[in-house]
Amino acid sequence: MKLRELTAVILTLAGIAAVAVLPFWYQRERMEGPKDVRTIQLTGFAPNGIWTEDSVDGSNYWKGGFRPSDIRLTPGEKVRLVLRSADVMHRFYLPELGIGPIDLIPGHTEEVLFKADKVGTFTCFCTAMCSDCHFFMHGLLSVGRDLVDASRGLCVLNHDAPPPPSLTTLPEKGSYWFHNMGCISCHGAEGSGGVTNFNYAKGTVPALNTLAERMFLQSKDDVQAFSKVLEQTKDPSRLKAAPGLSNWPLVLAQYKAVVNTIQSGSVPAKADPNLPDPPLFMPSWREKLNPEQIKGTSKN
Ligand SMILES: [Cu+2]
Repeated sequence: MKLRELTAVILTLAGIAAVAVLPFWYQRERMEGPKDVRTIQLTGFAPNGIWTEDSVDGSNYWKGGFRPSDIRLTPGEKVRLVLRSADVMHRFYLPELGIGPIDLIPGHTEEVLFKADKVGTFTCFCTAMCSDCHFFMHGLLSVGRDLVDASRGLCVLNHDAPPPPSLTTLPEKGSYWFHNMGCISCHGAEGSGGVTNFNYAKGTVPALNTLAERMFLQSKDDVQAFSKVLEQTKDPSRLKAAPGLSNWPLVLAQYKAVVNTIQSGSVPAKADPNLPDPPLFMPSWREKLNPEQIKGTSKN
């Protein structure tokens, strides 16, 4: 083979190799980004209501097992956030760092560049009603802080599963629905509250473990008497008096307010009227719970 022919063959092969490799190189460079910027890829995953840094694609989507994100940044770190959805439309919102809301349409990626110059632990929300696990989608991101509890982000709901027959009392059934419908994601373990809601007048989602006091049920006897009323009456709101509850009109007024909030939902008041709406709100449960479940008179 003459030198000219050999050169032509080598150039042709080099060209073919470049065409084959360049797209992968370009893709890698694009995903990794500039060297002094840390790239974090975050994917919304509806079945567990999480933001995850794990790689989710068609080969592992159904297998699941993805870990909720646990993003820890050092103060001053430059970050390139690459956002995407693994399934349905999510909306990413990290209000305390001024990021979003950003629509994440499946098949598209969105990028945000920011500098982590604010120290603290911040919550990233999904603000598009994406699935039954939507309200679990509040991940944590910390800057200059060690403690991040990513475990609370996992959702394993099964709305249609009836409570096990071993649960017989009203509080047992209530606790079951509290977990199984996802109320726990906003109202906290044991109804202890404490979940941050950006720009909400009260700061965090209200606790429910003080609800009895707020309903004027001041002792254990009061609570038991009220439970009995719920168990034995189809519609407690029609009762003029209730055995064992001398302050029934007050209790009844509060009870009706609670039932109404569960039925119709409520929009949280803003702390600062000039800032966006709080991302978490109480949805109407009318379509998900039957009237007996809402009133606490359920035989389920
Ligand atoms: Cu969502």
